[in-house]
Amino acid sequence: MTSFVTTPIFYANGDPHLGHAYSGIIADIFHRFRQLSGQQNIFITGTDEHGLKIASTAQSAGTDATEFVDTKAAVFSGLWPELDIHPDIFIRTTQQEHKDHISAVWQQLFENNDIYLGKYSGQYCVACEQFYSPRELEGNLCPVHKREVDTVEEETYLFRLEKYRQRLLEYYLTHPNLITPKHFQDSIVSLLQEGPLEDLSVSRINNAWGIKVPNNNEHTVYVWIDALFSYITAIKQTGNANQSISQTVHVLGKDIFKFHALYWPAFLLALDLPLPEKLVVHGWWTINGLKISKSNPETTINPNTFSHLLSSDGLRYALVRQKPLFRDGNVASEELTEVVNADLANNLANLVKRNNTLVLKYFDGQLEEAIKHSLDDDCEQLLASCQQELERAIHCYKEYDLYQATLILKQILDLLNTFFHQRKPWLISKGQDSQHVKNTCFVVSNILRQVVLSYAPITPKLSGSVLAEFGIDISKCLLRSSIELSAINISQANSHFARIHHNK
Ligand code: ME8
Repeated sequence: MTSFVTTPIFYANGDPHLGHAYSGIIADIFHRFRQLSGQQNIFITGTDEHGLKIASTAQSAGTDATEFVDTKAAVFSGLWPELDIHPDIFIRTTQQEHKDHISAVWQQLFENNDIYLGKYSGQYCVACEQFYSPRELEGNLCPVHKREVDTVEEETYLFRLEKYRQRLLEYYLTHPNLITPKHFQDSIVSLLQEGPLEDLSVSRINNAWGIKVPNNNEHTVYVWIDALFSYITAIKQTGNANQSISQTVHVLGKDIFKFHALYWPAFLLALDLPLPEKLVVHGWWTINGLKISKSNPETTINPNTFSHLLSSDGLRYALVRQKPLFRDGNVASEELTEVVNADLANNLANLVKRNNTLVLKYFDGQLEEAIKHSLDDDCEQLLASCQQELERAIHCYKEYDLYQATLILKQILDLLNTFFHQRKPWLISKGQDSQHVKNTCFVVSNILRQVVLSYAPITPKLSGSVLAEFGIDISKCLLRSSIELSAINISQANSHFARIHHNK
């Protein structure tokens, strides 16, 4: 069965920054992990191109909105390959088939009497494209952008959110692991238990840049209905049915949690569609404590600046290794460099090089499978410990805990490095017993192959090149948690990951 991993579709009102790159990288890692585990998975990303915010940004840039979003969508789609991210589908909300899809969704909700024409007054943040209740505001400021909200009173279509509260609550209670990390699920359950939900305003009047409400041209469909249903437009583009949303993992930042955990499932229930498999919610990257955001120019560093400094593998690794997904973290390029040097250059690549150089020099690159029958106790012990750790690392991947997975993989590398240093195989030149050296390199090579493959969702290039040196084509590999001992056949000993010199 095909599964899907999505990123949020990003607003096409500015250029991508490191926060967007982070969502893309995490989603790509989940996608690659599923593929490497033998699952058929489709990776979806795209751009959110309607709404007041985009219309006004285009206007201030003196550009026609269509031209403006075309340019921004191209910048986003051009970013992904730089980070070694290769989406299967790049959805844009200005595509005709998406607009047709939204009209059909609207029509169905309207015919079901889930949407009605009414009036709404409240405080609206254009940057978030959402209304806030007085208790959510900080004074008169939006809690995310810390900017003044607008008082809006207008005719609007409203969605009967309360009608779905009980069903949604029951769903969450019977699917306690739908949202990760768990405290986000707990918070939505409390909200649903608290009591009646206000109807949700789902159209805007006087906004020319959006999808028109069917049969009422004065209104445009609320950008969040437009945006959320892009997930299904994209799934349909792959030839799969709307129901496939139930095999979908959505990656999202905590800023858009409510849209995905409350409104999105309510819309799906109203349409008799299944709910997603998983929501993975992540925290924010900050610079000097400030959330990286388009509306805060001091914080918007182009992700390519980092990928050029650290390489795409290095950036991908550093971002997931630096903090648990759900936490906020401050970007400090010295720290990112340090972790990449310590873990990838020293702990991993340097060990590969030393081990492979020895095997090439003294054994012609070949260690036969039969060595597995003559291993000493220390080798067996190392194998048993690494085996156990590897199972834990794969389990963490399955639980979307990438941070923990990197810690465990690093632990395996620490065990390997300690073993290598204690066994001193390089002393073969000074008369060290050749069987001892063979055993050491045989065990280290076999474990390394497996560890490097386990790193592949995070560091695809590095893993691919190390495995190629072991004569293995990564595209033909399946990731398993067991270390199976087999013959070693090394063709080269390259330096796969050079230390990065950080210029302050
Ligand atoms: O919200 N740290 O788009 P958007 C980590 N179009 N992640 C960050 C971040 C940061 N500082 N800043 C942004 C939208 N992100 C809507 C989504 S989905 C149907 C519609 C990431 O361009 C994070 O995933 O404002 C956040 O949710 C997303 O970018 C918001 O991007």
